[in-house]
Amino acid sequence: MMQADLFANERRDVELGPGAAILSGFALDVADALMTHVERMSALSPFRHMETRGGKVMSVAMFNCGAWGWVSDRSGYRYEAIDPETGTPWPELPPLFLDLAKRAADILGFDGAVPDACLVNRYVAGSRLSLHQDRNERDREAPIISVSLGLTATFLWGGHQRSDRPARHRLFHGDVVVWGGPSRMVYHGVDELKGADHPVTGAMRYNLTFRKAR
Ligand code: MD6
Ligand code: FE
Repeated sequence: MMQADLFANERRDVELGPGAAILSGFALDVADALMTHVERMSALSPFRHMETRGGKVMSVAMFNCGAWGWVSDRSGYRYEAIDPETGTPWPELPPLFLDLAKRAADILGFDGAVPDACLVNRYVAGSRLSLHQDRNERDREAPIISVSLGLTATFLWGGHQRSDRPARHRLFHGDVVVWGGPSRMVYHGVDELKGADHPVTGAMRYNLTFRKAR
């Protein structure tokens, strides 16, 4: 266990189910560059805490890049081409992001999947994401590709019903999770983040979630 923490490259990939896996350290070599893009883009489209349909403020702060951005407010969850906060299109999807997402999807056999949306999430101590399905995408053939940066989080991997008790998997800086095919609609979430200090991201965890929205 100690070794697993010290040698991130030597952690093994984890098969979560059919069409779903954790690719351990897959994004490590581009992690610094990804973070540079996140910082640059967040100056164009700021991190904000969206409201749920029920009126609760989400503990995770978000913005999007790409043609389509996931938004949530009192009228519900959906994809929008214009950032409601700035009134302008979301920042462009950096080629590095697209390339990483495609390479990860390829490994699971989802070749030809081209994401058109990337949700950037920022977690601090206490932030969490309760069990949910990603179901606002028109295209459900394409997988979800999720990149973890910074503080270690506990990923909750459930089943096809909300009541299915989730497995718990640690997600480290540079890990990539892909879920598609028969696992595309699996319930998932992120347990409450514990406070710590990460050499690259400080007190935060960032997550890039790629989807094909349209
Ligand atoms: C994660 N995020 O942060 C996984 N889904 O590791 C998600 O599953 C997610 O952050 C839908 C909307 C926002 C998210
Ligand atoms: Fe999700």
